[in-house]
Amino acid sequence: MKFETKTIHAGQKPDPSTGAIMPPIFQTSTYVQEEPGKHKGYEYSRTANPTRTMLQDNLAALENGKYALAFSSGCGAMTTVMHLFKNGDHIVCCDDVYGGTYRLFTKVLVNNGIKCTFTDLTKTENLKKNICSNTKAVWIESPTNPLLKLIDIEAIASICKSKNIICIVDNTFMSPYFQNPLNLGADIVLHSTTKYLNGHSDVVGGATITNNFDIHEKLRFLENAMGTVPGPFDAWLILRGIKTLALRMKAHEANALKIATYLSDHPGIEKVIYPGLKSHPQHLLAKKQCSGFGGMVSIVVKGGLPNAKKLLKKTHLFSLAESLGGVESLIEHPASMTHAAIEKGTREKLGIVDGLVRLSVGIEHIDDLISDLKQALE
Ligand code: P1T
Repeated sequence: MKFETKTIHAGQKPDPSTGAIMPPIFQTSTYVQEEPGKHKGYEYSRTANPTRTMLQDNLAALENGKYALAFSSGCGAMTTVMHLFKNGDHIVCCDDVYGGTYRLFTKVLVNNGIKCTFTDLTKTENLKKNICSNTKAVWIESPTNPLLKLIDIEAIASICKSKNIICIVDNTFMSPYFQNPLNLGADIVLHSTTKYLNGHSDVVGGATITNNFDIHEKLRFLENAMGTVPGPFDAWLILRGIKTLALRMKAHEANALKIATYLSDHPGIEKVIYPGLKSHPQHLLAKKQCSGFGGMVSIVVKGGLPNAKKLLKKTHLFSLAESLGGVESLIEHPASMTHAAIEKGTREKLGIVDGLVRLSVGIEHIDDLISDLKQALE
């Protein structure tokens, strides 16, 4: 099946009892058993739920993976994955990641004795330099949030394989439409399904996909044990959103490229970061490992914080809000919003400066989006 067909059909069949074309929302906590242990595959909805199963089967198909799990949020998925590791283990993580990921590693997991080294993994040799005898996993985002740096997934995964380290890729920004890390050798793909997969800013969710049965079974055990599960209605909303993923991603990308090009020539903008621009330092890598460049654009506004604030205040169609990947355009200020959990010094060293503004480009008409930015930058 081609990608577009999978988004609509994978994991789902018309309901056998009624013929309903849409998957039912199995809004139930428990299931009747004929005798203890004799049931139709479902006992209790923390362990498994049919609507969630359909979403999981769909997600596995989209990422070309064998096994998927849906979670209560992207952070729920991350927390569960990180419970694969124990006191004394070491993780290497790319230095530019979602602020919540940084917070989980530096403020929560550290209390469980898990150490994390953050390093610039756009340079693959930095991974080799930071692997220790207790390194158990590498965590990457590509493109990273919010600086849209590209990391060579195939190269990182190959080092991981040679050292028996688990390679985890957060694929939230590209979505499975533009990038499939398992095909590049990753062991676990993670998503905040809150974003492009759902696409309508009306649910919070997460997912993991893997081809490794052992890892999947461990994660399934942990999810049930820790209760990081989504409700059936949330699972259904994500399944519904996914049906238009291919159409939406094409539209996000077309608009993002036009906006990045427009802003590149704007006198009020110091720098535009978009993997689809030839000026992006890893444009060629983006072309190699992704089938598109996504819908996220980051910019540095000339004049720093005061002018960034002015822009954030003056847009009308770009709403000032955290999150991304919905049909509507959003604008945000990483330093004070999504990445506020990172200490100022570290943030600035990375390039998350006060003038940095992140755009999640929606699928509205491009003329309206450009007019909105134009008037806001006047
Ligand atoms: O918000 P949640 O569903 O828990 O997902 C966390 C998460 C994980 N990975 C990436 C790459 C993310 O961007 C996020 C959440 N990010 C935002 C809310 C944001 O505005 O960047």
